[in-house]
Amino acid sequence: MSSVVNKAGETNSVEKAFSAEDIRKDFPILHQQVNGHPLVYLDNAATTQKPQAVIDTLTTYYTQYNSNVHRGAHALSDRATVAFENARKTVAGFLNANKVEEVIWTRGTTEAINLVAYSWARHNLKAGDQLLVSWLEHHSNIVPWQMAAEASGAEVIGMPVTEAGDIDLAALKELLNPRVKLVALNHVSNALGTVNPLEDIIPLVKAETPAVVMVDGAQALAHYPVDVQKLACDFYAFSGHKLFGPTGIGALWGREDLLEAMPPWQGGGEMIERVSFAGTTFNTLPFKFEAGTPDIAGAIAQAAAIDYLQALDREAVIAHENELLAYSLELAQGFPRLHKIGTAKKVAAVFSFNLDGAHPADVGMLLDQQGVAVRTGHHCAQPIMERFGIPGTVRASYSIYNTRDDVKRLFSALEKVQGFL
Ligand code: 7TS
Repeated sequence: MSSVVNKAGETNSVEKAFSAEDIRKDFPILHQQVNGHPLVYLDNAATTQKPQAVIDTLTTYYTQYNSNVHRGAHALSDRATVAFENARKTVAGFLNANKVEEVIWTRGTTEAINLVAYSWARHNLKAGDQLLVSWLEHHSNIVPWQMAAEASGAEVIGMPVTEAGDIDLAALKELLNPRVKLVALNHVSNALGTVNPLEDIIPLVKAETPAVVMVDGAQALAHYPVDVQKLACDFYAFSGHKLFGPTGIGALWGREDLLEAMPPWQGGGEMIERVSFAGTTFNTLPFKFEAGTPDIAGAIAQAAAIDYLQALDREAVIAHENELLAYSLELAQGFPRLHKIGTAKKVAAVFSFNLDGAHPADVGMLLDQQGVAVRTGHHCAQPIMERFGIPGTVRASYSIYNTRDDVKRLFSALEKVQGFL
């Protein structure tokens, strides 16, 4: 637990300075009854809720300056363009990108990874190359690589995971060789919450291979500050909706030299410099990868979401979420039928489990009837379910606005579930 020393010289825990109760007030959706009970929202890994500041930003955009960007023909368009490009700067600063042009707007993580798998992979891979993809991945960081491998004759190889749910570093070392051209892995696993030690893995990969490293950051940014330069990865993808922003927006950060060398992947407006039937030339970064009218409102509101998160004490956020996990483990001790799935060295705000003799979907339905929202199933991460020999899990995933009371509600609801089943 972190601590701070106040002016009187007393040491206080950061958790006292951080108030999830106060944060809850900023999220209107949380204050409702579901199935006759006050809502306990524990499905944050699927999508986070939105603070009023983000909702207001969307409303202001649509009520005051909705307009297309980069046309420069009138005042509203100028205002929208400035806000849209400022939002890109916010993302660049948030990730500590070297240059703002390294941030490409996408619809989310899935589209960001597909961009790399199409544009980078299809032009850099050849038969015999190897792609290492961890067993912990969401399908969106597996399937695009399988498609790229199919198109090029390269081979996708799974990076093994230990019984605890960590990437097996010894096994990974064995797999590293000069034929490995890409390593794809997440920062935080959505299914188990494992936090991958990128600061160890990336130097290891770089020392033994010429591979570029694609990091799926979908589950990391709402919990941990990320510095892409320090990580020394090559690509980092995220979804705005898991980061207190709207759906339909996200971004790819990529190293400038790699992005410069990559061809466009979708053709259309915005991404061109000049079009003629004699031949077309393409726009510069980042527009080269942004064909068509972007999600202008989404980008601007995403920046508002990042500003909201940045205004919080990030260390206190981590301490708070760790506390919720520790409390979950403590309460789980009273449930002999409950098995936590994944006991990795470092786990983010995910509590994935099964109850002996109960199907995860039934548990989820009975929790929902008591106002507790969790996700059940394979979480679009079937390989890791296969690794553990289970069809799925019940997953409670926590965020800044969850409280100890929410965790208590989850476990008292689980007690009833056990009684039913
Ligand atoms: N990568 C990870 C690690 C994810 O958790 C998700 C979504 C994605 C990629 C895809 O993100 P999208 O915004 O492009 O769809 N994960 C989940 C989940 O765990 N439950 O619902 C969606």
